[in-house]
Amino acid sequence: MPETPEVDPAFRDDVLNGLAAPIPAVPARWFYDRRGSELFDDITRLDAYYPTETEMRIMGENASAIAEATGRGAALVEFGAGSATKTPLIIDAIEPAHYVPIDISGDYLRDSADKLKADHPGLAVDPVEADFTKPFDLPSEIDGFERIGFFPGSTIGNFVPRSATDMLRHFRDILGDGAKLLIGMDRVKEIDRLKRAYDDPEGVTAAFNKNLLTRINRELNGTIPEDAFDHEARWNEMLGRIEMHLVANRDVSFEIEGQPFSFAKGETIHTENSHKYGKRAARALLLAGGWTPTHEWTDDADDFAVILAEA
Ligand code: AVI
Repeated sequence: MPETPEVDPAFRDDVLNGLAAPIPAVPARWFYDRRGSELFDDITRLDAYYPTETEMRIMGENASAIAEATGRGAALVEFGAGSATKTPLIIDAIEPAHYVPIDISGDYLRDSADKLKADHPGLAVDPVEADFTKPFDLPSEIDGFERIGFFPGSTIGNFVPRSATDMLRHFRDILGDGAKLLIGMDRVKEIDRLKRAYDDPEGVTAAFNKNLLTRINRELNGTIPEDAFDHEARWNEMLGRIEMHLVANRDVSFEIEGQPFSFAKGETIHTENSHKYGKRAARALLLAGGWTPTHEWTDDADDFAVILAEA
């Protein structure tokens, strides 16, 4: 008998409830199965997807100013285990005594922790396997050390402002009074550039978006004809965000876990929001989340900002 993959009940609920909602939507966190994570890595290397390269350039060019502002020898707490490229860059710059990566995936966490330890022999690495959006305890090893939260990549943009504010407050609660937060935020810019970053000519972002359908079919016994949906990136001017959708290119019916669904041609599944923040809006968001911005570094074109804030 073929093995049936284990169903994640949270995935099942989010998909069944999300697709039955008046505006069908599935939370973006479900993009990241193994294939989705590989495709996201590919996205970060695309010419059209400027945020990763720009953020790294900002951090590289301003390494000593950042270290001066954060101080050295602190405990660096990264929300979401770091990418192979960004974390060493910031560790080399601010020379923390401890690095605390927090991630829901224990395997990923252990791999990246081992690699970092090998490359930085003097650094204490204390990984925490947890969902960083929920309450968790920091390791006692960092008691007495200054704390610097690190939340790069403009991941804050994937949360609607109300949730983003709640999350910033949660970071503040976890890190405590006197902590600092170094955060990457993508700026509002020309719509054509934004749309190209989320609908690249190579079709990698389209594959990333459509992989969600593959995952639903595989893990939730879905019968979605994947060719019935097209990737679309839209700019929502009122809400200041890029939205990713899967648009039905014909009338289509299918089942998921035995539950029937129908989409008329043109109807969409909303799969992601990526909010962009102007200078003032970025600072206002931080303030609403309980953080006072103290320093800001950007690139010449002001495409992206790395902001330091204090609790
Ligand atoms: C992870 N996050 C910050 C990315 C973004 O830009 O919103 C996810 C992404 N979606 C499509 N391309 C990249």
